[in-house]
Amino acid sequence: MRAIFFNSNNQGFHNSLPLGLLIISSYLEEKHHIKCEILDLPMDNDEVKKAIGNLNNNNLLFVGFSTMCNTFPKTLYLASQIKKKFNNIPIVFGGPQASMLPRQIIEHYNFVDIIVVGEAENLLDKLILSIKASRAIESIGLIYNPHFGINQIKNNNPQIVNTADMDLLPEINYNIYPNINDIDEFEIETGRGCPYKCTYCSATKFYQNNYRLKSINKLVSEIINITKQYNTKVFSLMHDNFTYDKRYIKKFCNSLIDSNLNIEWACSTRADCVDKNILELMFRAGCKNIFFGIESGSDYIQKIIQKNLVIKDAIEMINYANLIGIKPTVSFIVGFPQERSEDLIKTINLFLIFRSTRPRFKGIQIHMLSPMSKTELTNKYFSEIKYDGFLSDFSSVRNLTEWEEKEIKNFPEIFSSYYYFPNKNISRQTYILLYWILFYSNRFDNFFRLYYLTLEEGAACLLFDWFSKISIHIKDTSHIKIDESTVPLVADYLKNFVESNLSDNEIKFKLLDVIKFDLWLNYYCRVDNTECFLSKYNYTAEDSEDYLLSLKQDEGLYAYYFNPQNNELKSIKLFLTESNSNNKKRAKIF
Ligand code: B12
Ligand code: SF4
Repeated sequence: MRAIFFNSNNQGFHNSLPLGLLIISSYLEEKHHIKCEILDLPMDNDEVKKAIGNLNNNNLLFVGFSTMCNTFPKTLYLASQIKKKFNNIPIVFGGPQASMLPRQIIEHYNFVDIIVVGEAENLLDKLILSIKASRAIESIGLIYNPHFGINQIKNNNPQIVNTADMDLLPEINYNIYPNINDIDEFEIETGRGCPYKCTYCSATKFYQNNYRLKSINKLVSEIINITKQYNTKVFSLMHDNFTYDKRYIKKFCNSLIDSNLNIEWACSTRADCVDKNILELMFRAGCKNIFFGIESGSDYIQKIIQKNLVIKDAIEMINYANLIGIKPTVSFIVGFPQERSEDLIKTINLFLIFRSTRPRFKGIQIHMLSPMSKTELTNKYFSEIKYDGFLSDFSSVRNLTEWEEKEIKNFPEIFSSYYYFPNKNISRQTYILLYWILFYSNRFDNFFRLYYLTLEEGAACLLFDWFSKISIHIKDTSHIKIDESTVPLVADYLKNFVESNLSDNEIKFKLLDVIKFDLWLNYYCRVDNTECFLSKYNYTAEDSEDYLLSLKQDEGLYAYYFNPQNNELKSIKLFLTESNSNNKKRAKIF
């Protein structure tokens, strides 16, 4: 017997392990002797045709799909095409998106035979039994299409099923994942659920606030095994809120230190679930990166969305982590329906503070809020949500087909993440412009730093005012997209902003030059090696002159950079001289 699973990710996420599918496949292989295959989700119609052409239905028990909001239209399309070709093969959905709206999905999409709601481990035996018998077994969590050999959907009130003990979960056989050798940072599940109740969060619904961790022995022994088997020392410890239980974290860190494994690891947590001592201990135990969801820089919004971070305390912890050598990744969200101009300005301000901080953070993310299915926020504002075709990164699938767009428009409940919450204080155009500019701000890092250090507190306000002003005239936002090709357009908007808003000529010309320089850095890195963009970009004062020397430059261009030791802005004039052996022009300090 065989089963095929399609991941909810596309090829862009090859470096990320589909832990859910791996855990299910490992269990099915071991306990049910079902050979499992995990495939990438095709991203366009040609890829769908190819995937179906390659599909072999010999001994195929079912085709399973892991579902996520952003790839859900593509998942449905693929499933429909598989059903067309292999009518008798059951289609099984699971994962975060299908779990939120199982009934609606089954009702609208006849080709979906079964949806496994919530955590699947406890349901796998029943799933296999019922597929084999082609009949439903009365249980919570498995939702059947009436066409799947039964007369009615059995359970009218599905509960999300929890697996009680993390240590009892099936062992993962990572070799099932075809790209296992491409993984640089090995993901390990450390536990599940989060006790907080942020109103926009989908995970809190999925796990129903049931916070769990693997025992320290189990976790450390898994790390040791993976270190040996895959010869890796770099881990990502997956949990939405890894440090919530501080006693656990202390014990875990001490046991890593005692083990002398010398691994590097990253995790996610809230800024109020760490303190300085814990951060220091985590650093000593090998923690190199922490993802902190901050969402808003406004204490008012923090309360409204029930995130309840105290911004000044969050800044202190995040900066402290950075100072001691744990690189933070911080994440912001704009577009809350209750957001006022002053709240958005506070978020932009904090974003700019972090963007200007040295040493640089690992990442500063900005997201446009997406109404995720069945979250408290979406339930409350569902009647107001709108679709305008602008895709935030939460619906980050490009090139929607006609069929996909039609479905999105027809079923807002199922595809709510493609919609947005209108805001009566801030126009949609202003949001789109600001989000887009800040999304690509990593490409204009020197500009944003110089701009923020020059204007300080006034920087965010000026940016917001200008973009609200010009957005009135932008009726068509189709040229504004989260798409690499729009980076030069971001530069044009920034130049326009500087020219119209800064009167001091000296600083104005510097800022315009920095935009040009940043754009040029993008060009250089994109042409030569897109992958290495960030690492190349992260030059330091010590290596920056050498680094800049090795780059190709426009004649007579000034490059600016900050010396982190004294925070002084340095400028050097560069011009093109000769070609090196790779036929690349070199810049020389003038
Ligand atoms: C790791 C992670 C990622 C990784 C890898 C995802 C992956 N391949 O699994 C990366 C970084 C790539 C990622 C990216 C994104 N993510 Co993400 N991610 C997570 C995170 C933190 C953990 C997922 C995980 O590994 N869980 C552990 C495993 C064991 O659980 P699981 O995958 O849910 O699988 C279990 C069940 O769901 C079920 N199951 C899953 N699939 C299937 C299939 C079948 C057939 C069956 C029977 C059962 C089943 O069985 C498993 C065992 O119980 C979750 C948050 C969370 N706690 O769930 C968010 C989460 C899944 N991500 C989310 C989002 C929105 C995104 C992005 C869109 C974010 C963005 N702006 O870019 C992108 C989209 C990527 C893409 N699809 O193209 C949302 C999804 C919400 C939704 N309703 O769909 C979540 C829930 C975060 C949140 N708080 O809202 N993500
Ligand atoms: S703290 Fe994070 S994981 Fe927990 S509910 Fe809030 S957003 Fe979700």
